[in-house]
Amino acid sequence: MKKQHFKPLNSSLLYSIAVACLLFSLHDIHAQRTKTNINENWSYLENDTNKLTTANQAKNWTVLHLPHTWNSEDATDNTPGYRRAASWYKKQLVIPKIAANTVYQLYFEGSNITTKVYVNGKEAGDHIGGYIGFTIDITNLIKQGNNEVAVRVDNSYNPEIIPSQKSDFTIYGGITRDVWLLALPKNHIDNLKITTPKVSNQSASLNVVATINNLEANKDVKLEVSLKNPKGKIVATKKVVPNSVKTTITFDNIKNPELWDTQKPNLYTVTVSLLDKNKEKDLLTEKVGFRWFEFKDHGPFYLNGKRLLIRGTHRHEEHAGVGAAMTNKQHRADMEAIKEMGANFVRLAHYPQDPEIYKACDELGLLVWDELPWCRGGLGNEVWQTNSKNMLTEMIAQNYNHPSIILWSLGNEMNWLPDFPGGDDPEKTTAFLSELNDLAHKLDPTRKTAIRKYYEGSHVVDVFSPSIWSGWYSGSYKSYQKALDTYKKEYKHFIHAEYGGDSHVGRHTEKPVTGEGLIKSEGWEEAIVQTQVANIAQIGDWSENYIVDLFDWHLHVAENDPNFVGNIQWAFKDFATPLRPEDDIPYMNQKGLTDRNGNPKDAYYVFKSYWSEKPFTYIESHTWTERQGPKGIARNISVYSNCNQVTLYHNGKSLGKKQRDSKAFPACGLNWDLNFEEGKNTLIAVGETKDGKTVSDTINVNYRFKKNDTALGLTLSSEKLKNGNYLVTALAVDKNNLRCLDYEERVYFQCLKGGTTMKNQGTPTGSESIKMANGKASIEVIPDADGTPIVMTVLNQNFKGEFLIIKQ
Ligand code: GCB
Repeated sequence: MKKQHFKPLNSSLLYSIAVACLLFSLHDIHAQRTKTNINENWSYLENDTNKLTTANQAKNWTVLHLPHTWNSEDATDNTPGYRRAASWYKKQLVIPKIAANTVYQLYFEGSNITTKVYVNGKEAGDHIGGYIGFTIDITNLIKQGNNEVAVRVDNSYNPEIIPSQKSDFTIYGGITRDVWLLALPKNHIDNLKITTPKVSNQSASLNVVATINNLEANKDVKLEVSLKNPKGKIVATKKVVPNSVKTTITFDNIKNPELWDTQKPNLYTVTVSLLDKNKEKDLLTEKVGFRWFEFKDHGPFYLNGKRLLIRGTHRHEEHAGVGAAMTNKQHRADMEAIKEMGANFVRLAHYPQDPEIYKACDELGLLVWDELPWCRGGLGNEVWQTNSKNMLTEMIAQNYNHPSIILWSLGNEMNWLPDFPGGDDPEKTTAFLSELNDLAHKLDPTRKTAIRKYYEGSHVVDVFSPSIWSGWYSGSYKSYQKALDTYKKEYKHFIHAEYGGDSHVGRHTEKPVTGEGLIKSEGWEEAIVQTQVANIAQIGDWSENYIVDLFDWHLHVAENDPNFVGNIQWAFKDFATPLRPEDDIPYMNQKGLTDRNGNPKDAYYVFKSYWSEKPFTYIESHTWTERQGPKGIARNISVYSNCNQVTLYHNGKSLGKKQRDSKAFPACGLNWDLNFEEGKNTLIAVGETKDGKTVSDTINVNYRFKKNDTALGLTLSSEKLKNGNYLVTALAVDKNNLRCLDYEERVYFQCLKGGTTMKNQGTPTGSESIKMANGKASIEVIPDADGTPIVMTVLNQNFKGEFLIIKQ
């Protein structure tokens, strides 16, 4: 929420920091609105003080560019916790001339978690809540020439602001998204709210509500609205006299609209101009998509009158090395990778995300579940309630026009682990949820509301996801169909959000632990106290093979169920969390289909094989190239592919052509038994495409008949990478120097001299502390520029240290 207040600070501002100038001319401002990115060259001070004067006196300001978080590394280093405090940012704005009749604003796309903005030493406004954009009016505080913007951002522990600290993700602090300077004509279009009340294949209607600031209504002032089709041709225009702050313009009969859907995300453009005596005073454009959707009672989901199986995944906003402070290019890359896998839906977990994400979803054709960050923590006090309602209002207001959004989620696991005494009282929680639900419907009657896992609230919202973690937090994945059948009956509008499990890149096993005989196979609800039940999360091997099977099973069930709305896999990319210090990569939730750098794990290809159209074959697995087993024992090899027919070759010999059948498990029947030869084995999978072409995948597997003994030590080796860094690899070996494929203990890397490890990345080659995968672990090392030999070591509790000198 935004508060404007102007309290003078009786201090003089002295800065001796490097600053950049932002220049824009009077002419530009006067003619039209301008929106200037001001990400570059901010000064930064890591100091908790709440006094600008104290901050100004500090000597240790540094220079950086936004977006920025101070938790980019400490969220994933090996020490508990991450910095939860305040920091200061400062920026010099040079405004050569203040234009008359112009409103100046700063627009923050998101700053976590509370923000206070000062301009020229005076408070300009503040904002409570991260993940949501806000503007601060600075018109009355700026002067011609040099201006200074100072921003205090705080991610301290604060139970009065959602999300709860008990959420399974890092609450990154900082100005994590872009910042802009807006110069608007005093009389300007503040925003456009666009709805499409009626849409069919034959015709559509369009409603544009324009809010105008400082409107001086008279007959010379007009609003002109035009609609362009996806090819850029104007298909409708209207000119009206605005007679109040909000003016509604309606187009009733747009013939044969080119619909927005997940295959062809057609976007129209709405342009609204504010004219005074036919002179353009302001102009705003928005994209619009014509589409309609329906969740049938107990039945599937329909988009534009056709059944669409929801094929979804989850996105957390973060990436290796930068945390939440991702560039737009990185944001876009995430969404493109999700689309390329064949998904048609994304749940933005567990908070609203960067504007670039919604833009990408509109353009790429990804349906969106947008979520208020009410994640865990129960019901809070009055301040908490006001904050949460404001955040919902802001989220809906700013994302309203995106055709990709179909669901406003009001929260996730809300009454679990309350932050306030009695905060898990179901009656009170449900009453508050109902308030939020009414508010969401009032603000946006065109979309549906949703929540996940808070069962008492299942009847409040339009669409509900219970918790089904078959094969991970509870039961066997083989009970998935039963879970679906139960909930399809029980909930009128049932969708399944969150399924999956952790997997450690490169960990493979001939017989994944499925828990058969050990766990209660029929359960599927995530147990509240996870330590009291035997589940795969606890007893499993966290291998890639197990997760491949789990997803393969879920998908072959989902794809063959004609009444199922669809499911949303958890989660697309590994992400940081303070709650998992002991994971194979510390502080990482490793349920991603890719690692934290976006490199696909095997499971990614399982999804691709069910969902994507561009032909491919993938042999399981490219990270399983050292294997062992007794002579004469056949191994089953799966090929994940979307081709109808695939042939597998072993050392040049065909093992036969197989037909893909989505009802068959595993790999839709594309699996072959083969007897590995000792030593090198070349496997080639050739898939036939619909147009008679072929696609193929090749791996080389080194197979041995001899089983390794127990590990007796570690070895170290290195290889130079294309980027000039070194990949240093540790192997656990037995007395015969055989790699111990069953060794899974943690090892610790250190670079003693000559370089720096790529640590704190939360990736398989970017953590100094990491568990071995089949007796192997690696870390990337950046060599010092002066060419000093690199000295590396690896050790753990049992092995006292192995050293390696890399001469550059
Ligand atoms: C859940 C939560 C999500 C967690 C996930 C997990 O049910 O909604 O925030 O990260 O499980 O990985 O355990």
